[in-house]
Amino acid sequence: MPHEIKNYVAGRFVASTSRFDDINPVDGSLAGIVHEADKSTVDLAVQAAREALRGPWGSLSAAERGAMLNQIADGIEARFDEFVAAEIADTGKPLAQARTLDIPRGTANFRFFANLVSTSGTECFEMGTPDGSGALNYSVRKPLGVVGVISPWNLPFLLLTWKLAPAMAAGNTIIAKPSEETPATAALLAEVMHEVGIPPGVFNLVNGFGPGSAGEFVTTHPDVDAITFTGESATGSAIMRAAAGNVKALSFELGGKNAAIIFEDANLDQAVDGTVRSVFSNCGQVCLCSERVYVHQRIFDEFVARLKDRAEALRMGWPDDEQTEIGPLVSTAHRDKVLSYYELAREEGATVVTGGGIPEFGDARDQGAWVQPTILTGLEESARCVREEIFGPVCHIAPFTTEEQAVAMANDSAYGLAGAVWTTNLSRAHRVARQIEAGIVWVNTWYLRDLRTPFGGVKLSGIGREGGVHSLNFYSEPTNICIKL
Ligand code: NAD
Ligand code: 6OD
Repeated sequence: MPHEIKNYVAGRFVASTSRFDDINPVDGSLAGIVHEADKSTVDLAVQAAREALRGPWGSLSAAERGAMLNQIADGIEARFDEFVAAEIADTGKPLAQARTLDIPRGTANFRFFANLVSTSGTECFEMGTPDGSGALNYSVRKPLGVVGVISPWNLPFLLLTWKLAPAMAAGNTIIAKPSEETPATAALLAEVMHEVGIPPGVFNLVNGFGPGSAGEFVTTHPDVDAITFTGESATGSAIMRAAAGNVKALSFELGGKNAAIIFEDANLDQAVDGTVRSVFSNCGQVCLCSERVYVHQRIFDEFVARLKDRAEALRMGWPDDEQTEIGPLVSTAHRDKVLSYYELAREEGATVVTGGGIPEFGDARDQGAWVQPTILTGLEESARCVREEIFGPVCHIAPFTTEEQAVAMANDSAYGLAGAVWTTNLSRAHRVARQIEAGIVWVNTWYLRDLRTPFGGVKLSGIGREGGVHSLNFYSEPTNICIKL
């Protein structure tokens, strides 16, 4: 019997008549059966979340909520191997990644925000008054209310908890809608919430799709006060329209078409290592991945040759093989999208330096969602493959001659999420980094995360910042209290 994934509403696991398959992209096998939440299930979840705001959750202090978040982290760690296995079954990602990044970082999100909310203060300003007695202003943080958390499939647990943990820490109650492709770790998390005694209604989980399904029911619900969303820019814009009716607060982490710039003075070993990571990690399915690589003309040929060798050496394999470095894409639908870009690149005149197709295994993996790591060169900057987000293990490499040209090429994009700059010239590092039109710029590294820092994008890549106090600021609202002394 396949594993059944139910909704979690008002502290109970709820079945439904409409169900859909959860497919393992490694070999197309059935990973689970998911119960799709209908409109009335979402209504019940919102009602429960609203009641929980007025109930015990609303009366806990920040430190008490923080303590509960730490208990959730303990509960995840106690079932660590189950979370790792569930994430792998949904995504096909390598064991080595799931147990060092996805699940530990997802757990760390709870601990980090537990600590932050227990230790952070609010503003206080003393002011003079004409009568000389003065006044004192101080602010108190209040939760936004019921928060809808809509999350994607690429780092399912990490990205769900990245929003959930600060939202709960700030005292909100939650309706979470994970991606239909990757519902398993969210369902395990509901079990942990239940086991550690999170009050009913504080965390509700509804499964389903976007339009005409749970995603739409949550984002259009008049009693949901805020939506925090990670996913495609086009979905963000649909959600924005849906949420406009009752002016919900919005936090959006959206797509990217990120640039990496490799200057002629870069440490080439480090730049190649870093670019292998920034292009191919998670099979290119990280919003921060570099899909556009700009390399100084003097080192262009050497860089392309070295990246090609490294791409061809990446070990594609079964997720539980410790040697595996790269898994499949999340689904055959997504594989078809990525393959259509490989085809488009040829039509647009690209040189396919390596890859460009589907690997053959001669076993069950041939029914999976695999594509080859791919490097392209020779495209115009106006080519669709250089402008549109592909979200696969692929980059286009183009040469530049001057620093100004490199910055202009990097910034010539509708997106602005992340950039990577590789140089040993300290002045250039500072000068270039601040000119990149993106929310996050890494110099001589990639995806090095300090959870206190602002995270988010400009242009089509998002609205607002999360991370550290930026998250608390989004998930709460200050009321200023002015006391005349
Ligand atoms: P997606 O936009 O297709 O789906 C994300 C979530 O939105 C899913 O849960 C989906 O069911 C839901 N959804 C879809 N349509 C909806 C609608 N009309 N109303 C309400 N909900 C709806 O994104 P995806 O394919 O799951 O994820 C990949 C995308 O996410 C890429 O574009 C990637 O760059 C982006 N992403 C961005 C970040 C970031 O931090 N900026 C992080 C991860 C992924
Ligand atoms: O590391 C994080 O906190 C984060 N939000 C990563 C986003 C990755 C996008 O795919």
